[in-house]
Amino acid sequence: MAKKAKKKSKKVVKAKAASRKPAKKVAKKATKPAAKKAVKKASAAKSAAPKMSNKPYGKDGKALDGVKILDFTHVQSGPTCTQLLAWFGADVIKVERPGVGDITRGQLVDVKGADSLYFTMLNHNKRSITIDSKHPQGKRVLDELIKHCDVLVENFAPGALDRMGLTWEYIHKMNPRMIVASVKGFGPGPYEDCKVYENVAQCTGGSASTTGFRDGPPLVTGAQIGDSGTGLHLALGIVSALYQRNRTGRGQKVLCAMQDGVLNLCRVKLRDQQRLKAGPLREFSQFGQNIPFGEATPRAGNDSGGGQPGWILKCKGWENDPNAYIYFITQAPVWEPICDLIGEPGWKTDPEYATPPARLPKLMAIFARIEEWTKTMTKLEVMEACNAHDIPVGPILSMKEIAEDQSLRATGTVVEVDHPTRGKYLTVGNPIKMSDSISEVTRSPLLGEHTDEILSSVLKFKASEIAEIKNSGALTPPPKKEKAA
Ligand code: CAO
Repeated sequence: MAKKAKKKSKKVVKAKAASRKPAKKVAKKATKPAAKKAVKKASAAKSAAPKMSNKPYGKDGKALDGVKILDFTHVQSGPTCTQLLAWFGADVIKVERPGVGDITRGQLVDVKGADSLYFTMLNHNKRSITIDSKHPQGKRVLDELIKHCDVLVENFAPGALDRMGLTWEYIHKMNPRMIVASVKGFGPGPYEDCKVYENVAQCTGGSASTTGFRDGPPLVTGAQIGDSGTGLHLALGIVSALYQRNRTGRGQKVLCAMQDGVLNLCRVKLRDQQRLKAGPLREFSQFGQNIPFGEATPRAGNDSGGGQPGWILKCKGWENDPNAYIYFITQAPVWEPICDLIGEPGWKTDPEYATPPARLPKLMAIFARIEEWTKTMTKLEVMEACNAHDIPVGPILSMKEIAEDQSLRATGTVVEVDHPTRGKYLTVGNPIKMSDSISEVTRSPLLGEHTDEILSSVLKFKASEIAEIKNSGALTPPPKKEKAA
């Protein structure tokens, strides 16, 4: 390594010296050798590239095979990230507190004595080891894991990792190639020390203030954009850091703040904030209702976030079924077939309706007319009728309908998994499909299920060392204190 670094610095000096020479001379001298060098470089790159696999697609391992993850995550944001990496083939070793484990194992329990769905659905394809990270022998095992792994992922409260003694400096000294990836609630700034859960992030990242109806309170959304959204962001950061490490040989810190992740998903709302300076937001239905805009992007109700007006409309059965609704978009290019379908062919040419600007002030009345039509059919019948004319619509699918949808089962987006203590359950599989890295979903680990396997086969501790570590109490819950008589 040191020799290589020396050679490199010599080259840099040479290049700098050359740049001081008059441009013409340098160009003349450099043309031929430079061209030769480029050819050499290209052929070197070609020979450095792995030979193309001749195995069938999907049969030559997985994208992240060989990547080892020390998974120090809990609850939802971090586990979402490491579960994705596991689906892409990484060996994810989840470190959990002895006796307790990830707190979600025991939250929202539906089968007594079994890990909750909250836990199982976020921790597939992982191995579990129990370690008391504050015990000296626990620290010894963690040190070995740090040396062994490529990435440490954590989403503890700010400062918790440092309090365990696992500072960036400590980790980096022990394993300079390690990538340390963290989810925190906020980035550096006034709130950096705060603990944060999903809805805190939705509220501080701009989602809640722009969700809900204008005349109602801010709303949080069911999509876990703070937790799962940030986990997704972190996974991309980790994969990018691994890619960069191929070139630099060193690890780096990757930080995703939940506030930042939510804001990234609310990008269009910050767009609208700036558009307010240029006048009212004409695609919002409040514009058509002559309701003045305030200083900030308002809540949009069911208005579409893009330039195409949309709204949620009732369908047949709405009186009894809370999900008998459809999202209807009056996209300009399909305005004519919409008019024909709903029985208003005159609107195609009537100047009051024929153009998008003419329609904007009376959107709610237009949607009321379309709803008269959608109410005559079920949401799926409306979808069929509209799709025949390329009119985009979105039936409101309930979780029951999604769970029963056979096409989602066929693609592995909804998967049935068997679990030794809770039996069969449904989960969401890998939503990212790759043709040469096929994901299989395997059940989540029981607490500490792989402790022995990891100590012996992965970290190669001798039997006597394993006995010493075990006897120290570093891998088991502390004995219960006897009650005073
Ligand atoms: N051995 C010993 N101690 C362990 C341990 C182990 N294996 N695993 C965790 N601990 C300890 C931590 O070191 C910490 O101790 P200190 O407070 O003494 O440093 C303690 O357990 C609690 O950790 P925590 O503060 O992270 O957990 P919490 O339940 O109090 O807070 C949360 C949870 C999510 C609010 C907080 O972790 C957080 O803000 N994380 C970052 C943001 C985030 O990811 N939020 C989304 C969570 S999903 O909704």
